[in-house]
Amino acid sequence: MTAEKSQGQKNTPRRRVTWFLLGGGVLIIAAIASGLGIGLRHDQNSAASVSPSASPSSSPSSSSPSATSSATASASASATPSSSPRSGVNITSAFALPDWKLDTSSAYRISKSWNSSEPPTTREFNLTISEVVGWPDGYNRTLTVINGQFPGPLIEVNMGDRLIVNVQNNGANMTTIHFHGMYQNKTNFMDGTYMISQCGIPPGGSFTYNFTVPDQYGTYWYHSHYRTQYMDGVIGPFVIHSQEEDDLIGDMYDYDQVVLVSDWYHGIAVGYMSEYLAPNNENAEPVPDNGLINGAAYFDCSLTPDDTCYQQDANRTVFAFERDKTYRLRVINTGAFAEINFSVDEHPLTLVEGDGTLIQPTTLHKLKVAVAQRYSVLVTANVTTTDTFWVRAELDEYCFAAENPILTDYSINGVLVYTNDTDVAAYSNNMSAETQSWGDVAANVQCLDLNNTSIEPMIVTPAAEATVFYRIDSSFQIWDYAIDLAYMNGTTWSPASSSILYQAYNMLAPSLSSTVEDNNSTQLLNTTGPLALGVFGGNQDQYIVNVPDYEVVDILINNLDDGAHPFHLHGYKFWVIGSGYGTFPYNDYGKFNTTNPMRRDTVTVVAYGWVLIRFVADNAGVWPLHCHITWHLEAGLLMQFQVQPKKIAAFEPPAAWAQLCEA
Ligand SMILES: [Cu+2]
Repeated sequence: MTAEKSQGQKNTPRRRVTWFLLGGGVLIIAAIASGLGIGLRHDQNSAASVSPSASPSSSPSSSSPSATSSATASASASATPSSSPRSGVNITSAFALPDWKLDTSSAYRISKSWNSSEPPTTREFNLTISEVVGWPDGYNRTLTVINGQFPGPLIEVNMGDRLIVNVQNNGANMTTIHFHGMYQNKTNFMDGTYMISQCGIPPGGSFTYNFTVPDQYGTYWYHSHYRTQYMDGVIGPFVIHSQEEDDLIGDMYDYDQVVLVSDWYHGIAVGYMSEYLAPNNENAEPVPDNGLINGAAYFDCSLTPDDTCYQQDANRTVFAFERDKTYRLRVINTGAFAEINFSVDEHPLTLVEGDGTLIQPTTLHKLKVAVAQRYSVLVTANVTTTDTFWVRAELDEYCFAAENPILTDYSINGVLVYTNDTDVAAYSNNMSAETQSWGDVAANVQCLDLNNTSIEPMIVTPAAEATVFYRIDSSFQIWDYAIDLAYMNGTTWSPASSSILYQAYNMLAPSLSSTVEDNNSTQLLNTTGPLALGVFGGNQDQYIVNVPDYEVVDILINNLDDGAHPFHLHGYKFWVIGSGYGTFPYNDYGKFNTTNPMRRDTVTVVAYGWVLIRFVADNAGVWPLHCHITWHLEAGLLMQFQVQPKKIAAFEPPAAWAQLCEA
């Protein structure tokens, strides 16, 4: 199914034209390069004069090639390999990276000399969105990228800092940028959700995100929140440092490294939607064609009849580790659908962080990471039998509704090599390992989270007593003659014609007393209580539950579907109070262990199961609760909480924010 779709997409005019131009270039270069005994694309890159160790310049963007910070020297250090050397290891690329490829071996290495205790400062980054042709696994396709490169640049700040992120949209579609997991207290309008917290940034337009991170730290990520766009490449890691975190776990590791894992599709994401939502499709999501580790992976080009796949470009990511040192790997699932089991052959993982919550160290062999979740694990390079190991991102095929004939190996592999002084390529198409996957863990037998009850936050925080309880039933409804959609309490989301927050703000801000009677959206102010249906302006596409005052909110999500759903709540971390299969045990409500439950921002509700989460509604704004599987979100699996609307009236959004909706 997916292979056919890829072929179908190949025939769209843009792809054909793009490929014709690229193919012609490759042929000419091939003629020049023949006899040199080196790969086609390598030579193409040499011709483009791309230095492997420097930050490559990005062709489509006039701004800086990677995230740039004007704040401090340490802020820009992460983008400059030479300023954060890994002692004893000299990493060079055996071949030049293509322009569009971010060299994650340097760009995703976090300096241990980062100063987390310096006074709060302002850090400014430029993100330019554009489209390029790239080949993360050797298969050429159009990517939507940041600063001309994929994956997106690492953004690092300290807790307490102010972030200024200038987004310039040079792409063909709308965009918005969401910083996943940020509380955005008093800055709900900077949350970056298309037609919820803001209107889209149009092609050719720009918008500046400006917010602070006063009270959270750890591993996060940022991504486009416009429709399916992040699947095409608009993603990047976001790390918040803090003195508290350094004090608690900083001594446990020597090096710090971001590891993005994801599924991967060979076609542009939106191209799959019509077939996915077609009548009678039984919620059969498009099955990925591959997966990626830090934006690269192997793919067997002989599996596809398409002539847009180059075997020598199917490169695996290589991690060079210094023997006997301990590495913090910040594993982030930036994918769209597949749950991923992350592991390193013969190396136990010590879990220390999840979704920005520090965890009492616990050892495991395979780490289950649902879409949008993050975990930090410590890995010590102390195996003596060999020096080369597979790093695995195993796609959990249990979650797939079908097979994809070109996805022949669910284990997406990178290579971990112990080295002290050898030149090691950041990416390799011929480096491999002999090691075996951990055999004691049946990785792919269920789509569910790492057991939240086995995770104990390091900083004990008992859950508050709940004051309100909402039951949310999530389901898919399959029709013979209408498109299949996803429902939350009988409503299915699609983007409103204007930003919900913009509408709420305009309604509330001028005069609170005059708005209640005069408009068709009084539900925003008036709906209260469990199961209140706040249908915005009579529009069934917008299911908004109003939480008028400070409350401690319990949300029971019942999953009536045969698929698992990683639900994400914006603006908060919640306690995971309980979860299970079947129907919720109402008789046990009030008996759950609330002494120190896991706190996170994304949790999976299993097929035909339930999850009970609790959050303190102290953060005013309109906050979506949605499944992070892009297919399901686009099918409508999203609802919104409007918290403390009277405080929304006191927001001070910039004029540019309103202008996006008034264009
Ligand atoms: Cu879902």
